[in-house]
Amino acid sequence: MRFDRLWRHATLATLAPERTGVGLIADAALAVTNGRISFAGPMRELPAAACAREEIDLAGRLVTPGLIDCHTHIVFGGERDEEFALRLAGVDYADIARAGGGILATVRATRAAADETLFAAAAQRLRALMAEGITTVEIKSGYGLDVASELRLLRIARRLGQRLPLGVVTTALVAHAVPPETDRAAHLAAMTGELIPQAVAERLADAVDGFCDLIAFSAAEIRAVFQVARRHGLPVKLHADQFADGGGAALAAEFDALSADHLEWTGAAGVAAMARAGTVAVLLPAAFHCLREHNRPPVAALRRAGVPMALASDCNPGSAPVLSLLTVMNIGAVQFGLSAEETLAAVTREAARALGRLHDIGTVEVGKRADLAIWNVERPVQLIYWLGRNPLHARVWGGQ
Ligand code: DI6
Ligand code: FE
Repeated sequence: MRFDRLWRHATLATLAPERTGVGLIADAALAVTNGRISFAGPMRELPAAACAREEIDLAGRLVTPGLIDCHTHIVFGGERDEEFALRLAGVDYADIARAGGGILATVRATRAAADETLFAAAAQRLRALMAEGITTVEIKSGYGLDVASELRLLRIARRLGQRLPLGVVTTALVAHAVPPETDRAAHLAAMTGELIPQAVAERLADAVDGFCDLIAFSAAEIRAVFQVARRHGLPVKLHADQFADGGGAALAAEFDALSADHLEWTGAAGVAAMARAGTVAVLLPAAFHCLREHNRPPVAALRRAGVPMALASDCNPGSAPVLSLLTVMNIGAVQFGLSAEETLAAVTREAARALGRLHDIGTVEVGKRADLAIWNVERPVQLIYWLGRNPLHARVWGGQ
C-alpha cells in the first residue's frame, strides 16, 4: 500500500461524528493520496506494507482537521479605530451606526478603495488566520451596498480563494445596511432583483445572508430576501438576535438556514425552531467581547436541544477586529461556557456543517479532503489554554 504522505505516531482528533468527544486516537497513523485522506486510525491497524513518498514521525503531536472560520467580513477598506476609541469612551455601537458611522463608514472606505488594495489587505488578514491552522474561511460581501460594489467584493473573495492555498466559501450579504443614496425599499429591491440573480449567474455566491436586528432589517424584510434566495436555489444564513430577540433565529430556521449567527438574545422558541430545522448556531464571542455585550447566547439551551454550535471570528473592522481564531476559541470557552471538546468541534466539524461542507471537510475521515492542522500540543485543551500562544506546527491543505 503506497500513499503520497504518511504521518506516524500522531495523537489524532478525528471529530468523526460517530465517536465520542473529539474522537481522540492515541498513537495514530494518517495518510493522504491525491489530496484526500486515505487512512486514519491506530498505528497497529496500519498495514505492515504501508509506505509513502514522504513519511513523517509526529512524536505524539496532536492532529486536528484544519480549522474553519465560518463567518467573516474580511474584505473591506479602511479602519474604524476612531469609532473604537469612542466606544471605549462609552458611546454606544448602535448610536454610532445611527449617526452614519459604523457599517456605512466602512462602506465609504470600501467603495473608495481599488480592487488591488482590497485584495492585498484581505490576503494579509487571511495569512494571519492561516498561520493558526485555518484551511477554510467564509467571506461575506456587504460593504458595497450597491449592485456593482457587492459583485466586486464577491469577485475579490472568489479570487482570494483562487490565489491563496485556502478554501474560500462566499456569501452575498444582501441585507446589511441601507446606503445613503437610496431608501430601504429601493435598496432591497435592487439587492433581490439584481444582485442575487447576477451573483447566481456568475456563480459568485454560495449563500445569502442578512442582518436582522433593531439597527438593521426587520424579520418581514429578511423574509422577502430569503424567498428570493430560495427561488434561486441559494441556502441562507442570518445575523440574528444580536441586540434583541427579534425572532431572527426562528425565521432562519423557517427557511432551513445553514446557520443563525450571534444569538445573544435568542429565546426558547428560537432554540426549538433551530433544533427542528438542523440550523447550526454560529456564536461570535469576539463581537460580544468588543461590544461589551452582557447577554450571552443560550448555550445550555442549545446544547440541551441538540443544536450544533460553531464558533467564528466575525472578522470585521467594527464589531470584531480579530485575526485569531484561537483567541476566539478561548473567549468562546471562557465567556460562553463551551467545553474544550465543544470548542474544537465548533471550529472544525460544526463550522463545516454551518457552511454546508461537512461532506468534504471538517473531520478527519477517509475520503475527505486532507485539510489538517498539526500542533505542538498533546491535548485539545492546550489549544485554548493560553491566550496569545500559537502552537501550530504545520498546516496541510489538500494534502500539501
Ligand atoms: N456582523 C455584521 O455584519 C455587523 N455585525 C456583525 O457581527 C456589522 C459589522 C460592522 O460593524 O461593520
Ligand atoms: Fe457578521
